[in-house]
Amino acid sequence: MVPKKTIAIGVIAVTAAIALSFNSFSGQASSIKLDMKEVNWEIKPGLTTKVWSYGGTVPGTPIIIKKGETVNVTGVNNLPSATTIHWHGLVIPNDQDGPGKTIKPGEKYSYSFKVNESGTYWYHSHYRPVLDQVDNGLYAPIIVKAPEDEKYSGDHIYIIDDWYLDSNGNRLSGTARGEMERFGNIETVNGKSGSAIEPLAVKKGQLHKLRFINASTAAVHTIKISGHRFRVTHTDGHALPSPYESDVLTLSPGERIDAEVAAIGDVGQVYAIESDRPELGLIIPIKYQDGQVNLVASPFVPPQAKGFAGIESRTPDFTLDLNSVMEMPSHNNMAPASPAVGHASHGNSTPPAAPINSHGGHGAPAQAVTSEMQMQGSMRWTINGQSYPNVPPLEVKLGQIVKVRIVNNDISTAEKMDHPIHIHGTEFQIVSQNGKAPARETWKDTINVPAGEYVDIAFTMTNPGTWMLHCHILDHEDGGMMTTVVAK
Ligand SMILES: [Cu+2]
Repeated sequence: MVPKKTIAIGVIAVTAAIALSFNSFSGQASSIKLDMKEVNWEIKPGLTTKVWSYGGTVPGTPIIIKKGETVNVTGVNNLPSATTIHWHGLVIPNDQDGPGKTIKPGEKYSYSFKVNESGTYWYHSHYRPVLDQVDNGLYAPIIVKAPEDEKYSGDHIYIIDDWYLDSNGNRLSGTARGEMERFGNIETVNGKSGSAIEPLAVKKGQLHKLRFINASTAAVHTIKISGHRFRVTHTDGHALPSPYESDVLTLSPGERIDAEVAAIGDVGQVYAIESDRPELGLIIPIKYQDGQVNLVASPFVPPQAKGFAGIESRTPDFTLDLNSVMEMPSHNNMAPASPAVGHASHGNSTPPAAPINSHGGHGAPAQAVTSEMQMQGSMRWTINGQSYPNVPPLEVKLGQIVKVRIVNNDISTAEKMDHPIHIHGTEFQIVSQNGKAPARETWKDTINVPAGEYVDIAFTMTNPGTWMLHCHILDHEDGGMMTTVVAK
């Protein structure tokens, strides 16, 4: 076993040299100061980029606590922009959730909340345009440890991101893939790419816990493992009554998966956990150390099923129709001869105009509309035909079992975009996908709704307030695919 070092993360910022592994540190949650600041961050030797950070690193300072503990965090804004902090996935009082508390440059804000559920969560900026802030690096893990987590041979966080950079590390605007969303040309895990990624060190017989978090603003990450199997135990922090095995994991933006990996390989063999786009640099080598240990049994105890009885046959309380519209600015007298078409013209196969970037230079807030953008029109993302803040809120009662059908009708553009929908302040049961019950009871806070498909979810709000509901592809969220759940 790797000896444990205790580092009080409230005092010491975790440096690049320390992997995000609980074998390397365990946190003291008492009082954490997050210095939000711009720093230069080395993604790999020879490639450094300017980032916005929580505490000087990307990902930012990990917050590691135990179930039932209270978190006290003071965010100090030394960024050139206002910001907010959202505690993604945590069920906490509304006034601590973050999006409503703008922290201006030079100001600070203190959060305090008790965390009653264990699991893998993360925190990130929710200040609009959110894309710029998260894309610049304002994200970090918040891990609420369950007692059984201590029994793994290792407990590791892998927070995945992608970056669109030139060879000098300058942030490029637009997208690497020709689509409208911000896709990168380099992928990172824990802020590092390629040879800078720390291998997963194991010994034969061990059992490791891996916590994957997708912090990308648009990219779905498909993660494969060679010579081993993932045993998926948690989705978005929630323990599965029926864990399952797979050698591939898929995470949409905002999603998390916890998986066990049993060290069944051999010294000298080459194994890896890698992206299905390995050329972008996301490869975690699995490195066997000499020797072996007695087989470590899984400490995971699946919870009792807790799905809402009879929910499948209930009529949804709300239906959310997701879509998008390409709009030509009405004041534009330079409209191209063949205007880009939106969803008003179903069946037209004209691809959308070239990628639209309204989130230009690094650190810049929303920029002035350029003549190029006027030529291209702009994309608006909609729920029931409206964009935030014009989408009517979902008004619910505290404790009410709410069933929501989310329909992705965004099928007429060439892209056929998926929309991973996230709700703040609650967890929800996946009731069905395209009318079919999931293979196993699943609770999440972010669910991908593929183009042309629909998903039914159910939840109860336990804390009063106005909670965000939005697509976690942040281009879409900033472009209007957001509403609120108002719980009274
Ligand atoms: Cu979306």
